Amino acid sequence: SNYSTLQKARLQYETVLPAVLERSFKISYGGPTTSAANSEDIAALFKSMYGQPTAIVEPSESSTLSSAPLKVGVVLSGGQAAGGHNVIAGIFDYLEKNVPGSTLYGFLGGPGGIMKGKYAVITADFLYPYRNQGGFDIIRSGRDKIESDEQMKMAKSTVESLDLDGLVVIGGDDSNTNACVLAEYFKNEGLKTRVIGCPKTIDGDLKSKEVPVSFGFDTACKIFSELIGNVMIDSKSAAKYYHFVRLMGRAASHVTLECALQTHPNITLVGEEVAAKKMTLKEVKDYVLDVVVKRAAAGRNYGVVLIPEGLIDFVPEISVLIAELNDILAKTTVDKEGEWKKDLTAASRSVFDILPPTIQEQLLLERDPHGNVQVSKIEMEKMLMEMVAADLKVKKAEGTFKGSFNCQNHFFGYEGRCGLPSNFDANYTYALGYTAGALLQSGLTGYMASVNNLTAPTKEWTAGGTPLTSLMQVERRKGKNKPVIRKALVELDGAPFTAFAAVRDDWAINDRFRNPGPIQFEGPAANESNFTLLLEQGV
Ligand code: FBP
Repeated sequence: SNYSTLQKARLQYETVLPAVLERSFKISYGGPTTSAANSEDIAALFKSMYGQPTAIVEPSESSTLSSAPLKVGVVLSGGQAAGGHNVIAGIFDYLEKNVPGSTLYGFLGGPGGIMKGKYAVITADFLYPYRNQGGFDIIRSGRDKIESDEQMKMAKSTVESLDLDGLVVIGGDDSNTNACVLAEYFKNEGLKTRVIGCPKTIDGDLKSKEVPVSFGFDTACKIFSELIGNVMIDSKSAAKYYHFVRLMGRAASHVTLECALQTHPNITLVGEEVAAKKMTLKEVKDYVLDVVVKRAAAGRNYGVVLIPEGLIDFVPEISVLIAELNDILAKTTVDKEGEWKKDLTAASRSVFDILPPTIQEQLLLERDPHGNVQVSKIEMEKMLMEMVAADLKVKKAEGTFKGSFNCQNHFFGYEGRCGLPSNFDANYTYALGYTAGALLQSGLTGYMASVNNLTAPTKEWTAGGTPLTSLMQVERRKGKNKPVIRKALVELDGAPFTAFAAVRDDWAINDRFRNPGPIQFEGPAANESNFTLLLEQGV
């Protein structure tokens, strides 16, 4: 095969299963749940799902569950995240072991595959080459949303014709919202198909008390941190460049914050802080400028700046502009003549008009099927670089800046999504798949598989299910109010941000660069998870 030595070695890696999933179990339940917010609206929209209790997998002498074979479908939805293959392996192995004779169908190309009825039957041989490997290529992913009446009917017809007992949706906040909508719909239509979600996204913004982290975050942050660490040493060696690094992660700055904790850059912008302090674009630029000027005074005309891709959406005046654009784009197509601009408020119009033309164009790009601005396509790092450079030019002419300012820009995003999963992600995803199998066999629907106690050794991890409605609230999308899973943003009083804020001024001027190196699968660094998880769990 074309596999590298390391890929082959990873095929042999034996994932560790939490003890509670190894033996016979029973499900115990917590009290009824509510929603993240807008509970009346969520209760009205999800009459069958709302209020379900938290489910906990507990050891039991023997299982009372039926071992009649199950037919289960699985779909990978949205952006790639390391470990997706192991979720599928976890479901497959669970079914093989506990309900032999079951069939696992993999829908091809994301939720579109459910609507079109396109699938592959997952067998042991088919699955084997994907174990512990990165990517979603086993069945591919897609960003379609199952939304309209017609699309719901298409999904219904597929699950009916395959006689599915269950469907596992591996996705982020939007895809799990969609999973909940499907669970409710299937139940109301009298179908037996139960729906279970799994928390996937490198962004790390799908989390709650019971779902401590989404899979793929750990691996992506480790890959980006390796690259940032290398760039840092390069910058210090040549001592002539500032590297502006934009990092993926959508709205939330979790990825950026974790990479900062791993590498200690000179400047780290955190979107949530910019929003909380209502910092204007000018104030954000002034912060960067100030550090560059101070470093120059100390003889350092180089450095590394981390910028979350979602920053643009947090700068107050731009976030208002984006909200207005979202409503406009939901109704009109944007013409060259700029007719549509009359629908902007005067304030937003002046903000729009002073932005560089490239950013204007990028802000007008089509929204994704869930109504999100495609922040990965907006080159905010270049805009900041240019703004800082322009100010420094003026300062130079005035004689108040004597240093130099040469820049390189980078965007690290896609390179972090399909790497070989870290040991943490490999084990976590396998456990999530196993848990999804356990929840399905127990007859549950409308739950997200949740694996917890993640800072303890893997054997001691716990497993259960969190009702999807408990994670939801109402938000404005595509010009309409919609139920969605609440995004977990960086909390400014949370442990990761607090730890960072205590040291960032020192990192700014003095070089405290830390190079974590590549992901390790063996040796002293192999089983480290990430600072965000450890700090949030109080370790
Ligand atoms: P989801 O996991 O939420 O689907 O998104 C992950 C992500 O990588 C984001 O960080 C990024 O903004 C987006 O996908 C990019 O989308 P695309 O792959 O469609 O370019």
